[in-house]
Amino acid sequence: MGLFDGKKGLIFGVANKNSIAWGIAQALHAEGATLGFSYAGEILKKRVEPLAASVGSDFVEECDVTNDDAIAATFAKIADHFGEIDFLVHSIAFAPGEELGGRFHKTSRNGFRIALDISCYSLITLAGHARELMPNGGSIVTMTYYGAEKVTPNYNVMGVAKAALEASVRYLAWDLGKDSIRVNAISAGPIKTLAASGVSGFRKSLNYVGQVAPMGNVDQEDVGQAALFLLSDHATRITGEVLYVDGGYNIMGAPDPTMMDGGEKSE
Ligand code: NAD
Ligand code: 0WE
Repeated sequence: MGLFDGKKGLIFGVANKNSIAWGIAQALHAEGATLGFSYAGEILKKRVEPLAASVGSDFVEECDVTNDDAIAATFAKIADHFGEIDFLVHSIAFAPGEELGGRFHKTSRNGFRIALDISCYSLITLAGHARELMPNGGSIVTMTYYGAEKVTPNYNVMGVAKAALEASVRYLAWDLGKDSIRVNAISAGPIKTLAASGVSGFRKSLNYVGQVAPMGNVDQEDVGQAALFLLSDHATRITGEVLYVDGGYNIMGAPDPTMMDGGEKSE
């Protein structure tokens, strides 16, 4: 008996076995969910297909979320294959590499456009398509980061995109509430994934958070467990929220003095 027996849903954003989306997929599979996957770009096909097969999924479709026609075509296939769905996971973000560092005022118009398009607008349009396959309601979860709220040096335009994403979660929750569809975000602490590996200084900030957060660093499994809750009927009428899965990092106002150097000598 699983929490998701008889439930079907889509996962957007698996790139490889380290993806947060894959942590969520494994948690859902363990609870009996039927899953479909969508990935970006032909090069990821050989990574995602075997992963999907390992959780018994026979629906794996390429879909670049910057392309409206590709999204429409993917949802037509989803409708054919699944009929109705119960949930959707959006775990997609991108900004051009040169935007993730350096002076924020140098953010380019095109970098801003790309970051907001892929990391924020995609949720709005995927939610609209998912709605048509959720006549009896459903649940949508997206992934965000603390850099939406407080400055995280070098996160730069991605912080702006995540702020827009979190606002979009609230507007979608309002709009889709009429359709009994819940929309929430998980704000995860830093995790070593493909998207994190291209980031200079990531290892240092992962280390820092691991030291400061009351419960240290989080992993894909922690996020998977939180996603299970938000996607399940245990989260009835919870909508428009940002749920922190960050080891408690966001509650801290200052690091524990025992880990600080400089200043007075500690005895
Ligand atoms: P990841 O690289 O495994 O996942 C990012 C996904 O975005 C990839 O699957 C990639 O193919 C997809 N993507 C990028 N451009 C796309 C496009 N045009 N069309 C379709 N898909 C596209 O890395 P991840 O860390 O698992 O990231 C997943 C989500 O989690 C992102 O929203 C990220 O911002 C968020 N997040 C990550 C961390 C972290 O530290 N890793 C922390 C908090 C939130
Ligand atoms: O959301 C993210 C990363 C998203 C991301 C990563 C990349 C790297 C490769 C978006 N676009 C790109 N573009 C690329 O070319 N995180 C929460 C992880 C992350 O990224 C940071 C962080 C953390 C944490 C960037 C700077 C500082 C901290």
